[in-house]
Amino acid sequence: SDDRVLVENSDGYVVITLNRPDKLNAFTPIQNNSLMEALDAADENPDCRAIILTGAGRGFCAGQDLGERNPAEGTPDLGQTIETYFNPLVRKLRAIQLPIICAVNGVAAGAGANVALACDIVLAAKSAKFIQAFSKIGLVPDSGGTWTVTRLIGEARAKAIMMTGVPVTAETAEQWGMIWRAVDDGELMNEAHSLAAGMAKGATVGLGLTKMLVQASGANSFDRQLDLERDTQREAGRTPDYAEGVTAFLEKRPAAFTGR
Ligand code: T3D
Repeated sequence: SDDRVLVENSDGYVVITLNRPDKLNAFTPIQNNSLMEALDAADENPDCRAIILTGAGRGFCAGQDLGERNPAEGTPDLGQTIETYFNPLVRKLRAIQLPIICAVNGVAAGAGANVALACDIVLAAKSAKFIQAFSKIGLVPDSGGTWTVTRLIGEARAKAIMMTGVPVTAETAEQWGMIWRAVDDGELMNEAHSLAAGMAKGATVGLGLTKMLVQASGANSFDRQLDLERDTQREAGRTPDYAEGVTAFLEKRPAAFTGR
């Protein structure tokens, strides 16, 4: 990784910070690759049991860096840039079997909004806004937004925010169920750390499997999902953390999960 994306190891979890604050952390290919490398490293680190994603400065991420898109110099094939940079990133966020907490510290626009909303638990500072900015420049929402956001808030609200580009405040996002919680600006990182620390002491295999089950539900019938829960519960029931969880309950003490 490099200084465009900062990585800090905490106790059992990793904090990944987008770090081009003067450009509101807008995505360049290098920053996107650095973020993907940081996510892979966290995923492969056996001591990492949760991830926080946040941004440096007053913004979370303003989406694609438009400074790199000068129509006068010719437009690249945007399908290709989506396939190379944005689709792999949001696929990775969903594929990693660890809780990914997004701490949206400020404005999240375009792909920046949809990358945030692709994370598992989204906290946002009350001053933060989510902007489906694409319509303002003649594009369509990407980074999974038409799928993720539609499922989170329904077609009526999804179409309206995507077609108008109106900023959605953190508190409205919470009311709509688009994010988990809007928190006071000064509390955002404390809240994110306390969530991540809790996750990092949790039954990591079970949490990862829970993420996969919820994500699979969109494509499954109810019956198929019940079968999947059965098979997944069989797997969870074989983990040392399940044995520890039940033993601790019966012994009336807190569980000491190892993440296995
Ligand atoms: O191209 C492809 O590969 C296709 C994929 C597309 C994915 C996408 O994400 S498309 C959507 C791209 N993003 C946008 O359209 C959002 C553009 N930004 C804004 O609308 C505003 O900046 C915000 C609403 C996000 C924030 O407004 P405000 O007033 O708080 O800040 P600002 O003054 O506009 O921005 C501060 C600086 O960041 C400024 O730089 P300067 O003038 O001080 O040197 C601004 O130009 C820069 N900045 C903000 N967003 C971007 C950006 N620079 C490059 N790209 C950006 N996206």
